[in-house]
Amino acid sequence: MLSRRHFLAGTLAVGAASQVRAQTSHTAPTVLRIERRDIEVNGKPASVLGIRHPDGTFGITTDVGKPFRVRVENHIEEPSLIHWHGLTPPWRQDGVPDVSGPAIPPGGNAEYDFPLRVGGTYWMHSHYGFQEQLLLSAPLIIRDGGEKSGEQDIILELADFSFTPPEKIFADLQTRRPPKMDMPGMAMAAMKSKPDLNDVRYDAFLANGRTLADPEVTKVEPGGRVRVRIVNSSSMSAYHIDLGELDGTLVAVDGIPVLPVHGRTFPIAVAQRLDIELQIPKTAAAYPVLAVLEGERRQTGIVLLAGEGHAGRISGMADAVSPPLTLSLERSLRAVEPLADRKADRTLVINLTGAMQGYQWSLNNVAWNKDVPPLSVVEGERVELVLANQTMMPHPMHLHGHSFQIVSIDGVRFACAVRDTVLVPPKTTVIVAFDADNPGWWAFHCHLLYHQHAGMFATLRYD
Ligand SMILES: [Cu+2]
Repeated sequence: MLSRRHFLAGTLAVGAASQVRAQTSHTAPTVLRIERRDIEVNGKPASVLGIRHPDGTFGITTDVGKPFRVRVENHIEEPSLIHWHGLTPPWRQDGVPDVSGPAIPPGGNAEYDFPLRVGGTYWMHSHYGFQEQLLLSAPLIIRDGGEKSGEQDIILELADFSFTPPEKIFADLQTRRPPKMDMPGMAMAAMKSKPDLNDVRYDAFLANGRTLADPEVTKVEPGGRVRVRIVNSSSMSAYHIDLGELDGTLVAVDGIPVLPVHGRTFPIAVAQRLDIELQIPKTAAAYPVLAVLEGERRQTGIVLLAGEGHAGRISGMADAVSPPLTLSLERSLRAVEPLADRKADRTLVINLTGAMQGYQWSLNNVAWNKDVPPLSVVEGERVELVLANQTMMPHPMHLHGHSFQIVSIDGVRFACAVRDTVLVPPKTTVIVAFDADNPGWWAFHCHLLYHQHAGMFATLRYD
């Protein structure tokens, strides 16, 4: 059971707001409203969800050292709860229904108040039902003063969109039959080494809510420097960021600094973030920043417009089919501040299990339900999670409440990036290490929305 100390440290005031106010009530909280909203995609209207300030703006940009003092109001007809992805709050404020606490009922609200100790590019999204697929998410940026002076900050939030309701998408995935195969086809399938990608056929890919038919155009200074904070809010889709003729420098992954890596293309899995610094040429021109869907030609993106002129038309299709994401960049990443060198006190093997047939997804062959016991660790331990993907699909695995370091890929030890979401490609084993320094009850799951719902979800608990 949880000790009273931990409960008090992590009080989330659903129906007990006065208790929190008594502790910290110097300034009014930032209000965020969960609302239904109408958007237009491919020229057709769609009703989606959103989390916005009362003035209609999205997202939070704040500063390290300030408290995260927020009131979330639920203005939709169903329960909801918002998870602060990548932050390490007291566990009661983590926003996972029935794990951290109850969902917010229609008309209700919840208050959050915890210190922001580190900066970076984070995001917020609903952890309730399929609401994330209905675009109930927004960027959450914590500036840490380390941004270079004069650097322009630009957010690029990626999302996949379907006119089909997510409940129907999920039901269709569960009942989808594998294609009928003759004998040579079956032999081919048995031999194939290509991963299964893109379970869901989306109607559009959005960058800051828009497609390339009418992209967001942001003015930048010719010769200036820009930091693009890329958030992959997609429910199921991974991309290759394509900077075109711009030279980029990757400086952080999942909000956490890495030694700089120069390049023009960078992979981003579901729920990951990339901070990329760009040097804008002195030549006045339109510079697209694109995201190409893995394994396909479909793309989305924004346009950086240096000087006068206009953006011109950008195709929604890349010139060539992009490859599946790999860990080749991941292997080369090095955290600016790695974990202290230390042997693991505890190693937990977590097999990523399941199959497309019947859409069965699980961890260690157990599909999540509320009776599944949590993984158990002890406060103060160095823990290693051995993530062994036994399936033919890539799974972006996310641990709540902690950052972890990638320390091994397919048996080779490294000290790679510190982050909160790691891609585990098919038939690949990745080991991540973290320090058990944030007691509570935490979610750990595949961040592909429909995999998570099928049961690729577990919890981790310690006092
Ligand atoms: Cu998965």
